Amino acid sequence: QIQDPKERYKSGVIPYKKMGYWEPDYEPKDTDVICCFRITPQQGVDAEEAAAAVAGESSTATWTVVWTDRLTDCELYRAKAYRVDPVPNTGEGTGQDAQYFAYIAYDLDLFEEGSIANLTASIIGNVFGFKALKALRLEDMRMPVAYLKTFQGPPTGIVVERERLDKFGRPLLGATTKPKLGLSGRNYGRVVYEALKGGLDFVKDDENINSQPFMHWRDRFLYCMEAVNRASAATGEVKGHYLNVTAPTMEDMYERAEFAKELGSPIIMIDLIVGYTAIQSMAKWARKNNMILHLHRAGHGTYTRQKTHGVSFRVISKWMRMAGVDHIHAGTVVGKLEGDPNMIAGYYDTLTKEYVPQNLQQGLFFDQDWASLNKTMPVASGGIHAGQMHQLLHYLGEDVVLQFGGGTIGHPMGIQAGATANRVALEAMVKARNEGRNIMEEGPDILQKEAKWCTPLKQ
Ligand code: CAP
Ligand code: MG
Repeated sequence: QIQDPKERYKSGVIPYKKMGYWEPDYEPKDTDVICCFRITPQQGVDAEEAAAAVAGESSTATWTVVWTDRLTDCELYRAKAYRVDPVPNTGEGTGQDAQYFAYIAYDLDLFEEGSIANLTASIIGNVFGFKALKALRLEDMRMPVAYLKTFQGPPTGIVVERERLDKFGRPLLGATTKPKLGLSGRNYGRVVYEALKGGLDFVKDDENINSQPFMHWRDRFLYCMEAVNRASAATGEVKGHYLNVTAPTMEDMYERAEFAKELGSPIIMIDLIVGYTAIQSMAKWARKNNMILHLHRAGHGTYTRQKTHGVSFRVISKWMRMAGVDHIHAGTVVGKLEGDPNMIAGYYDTLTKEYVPQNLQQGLFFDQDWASLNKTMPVASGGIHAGQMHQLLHYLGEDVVLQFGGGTIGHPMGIQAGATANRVALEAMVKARNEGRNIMEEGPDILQKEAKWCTPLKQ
């Protein structure tokens, strides 16, 4: 139970003080950008002072007072740390360093319109190396509507993507081509064809496939699009392959994207490691060219995984919806990678809802109005397979791409059979759910029953 800090001052639990960047009386404006940081001060460092230091360094201040402060409207441009709450079950007697949630408000004029690069240069620019802090984690951000309106968001969005694909009322199915590296273009294309023909909607390049000696990018694009076209013709369905256009320079990325368009691909892919400006550039390109933009979150674990230091993935999700990606890998609840169902629900809501209310259990610290920005489709992958279909549908809902790499290409009867097993399992589970059945309880039975007539699923 966290008391309102203003009450704590009044009751004398903590002494009232106001210093440069610590303003406990401040009422954030509707137009402020607000951050919630988890701070772990060094022994002996006061929590409010640490919060004030973060507010200072991420807005106007440096380590000392400077004469030129007097030449500007410091009161306005200074970020305001206005609330610090102790994190329950940390600090004295728990064997853990004391942690605090520090809330900091930033005036809108501190940021350039529509620029993730500019936003992040302030918010995560210098502060993460502060000596006064043992650790620092950006847990969440409230983006004001006025600021969101300066971003264009996802070029396509979930609604239009479904219309283009002509697929409704169920998760989409995908697979990452495996092995990740080493196949020649022709063999690679064969995997794509088999998986699409067997029932998947999409196949995908892996995060680290660009243009290596065993397969140059043009070859990959040509063989993959041949596979897409053949599979579409054979099944009568719209199919796609996320062509990874990640490359050493922007010029190369544009060249690859143009070629994908020329070949009629509905979708291209980039990796998070290309950087925020490159992502925004590709979003702009995708918008102009009616292309779906898939983002693989390669590299995120280096800063999202630790619970006390780094940037929460829910913040990355917000930045990416603003930057404008149509798909983003957002984790799973089962499989080979870490995933807490509550946190994952928070990420998925952040990506797919118009309005997301505060929900502390899901790590959502603020109400978030998305100002009609398009929605981003979450992608689940990492060691998942058809046998988990009930759990996947239950936890992740229908607006998601379920991606089974090993879970398609590792099927004992072959790639097409792997794809068929996934499609049959999915359709059976969606039907059961629509009939109001409890799929978490009955899921395994539903799969068993379906497997009686579907040998690939039985396998
Ligand atoms: C999955 C995958 C994906 C990760 C990404 C891999 O393969 O291709 O890159 O799942 O993780 O390389 O591991 P499998 P996330 O389907 O064969 O496991 O979605 O969490 O970003
Ligand atoms: Mg991968």
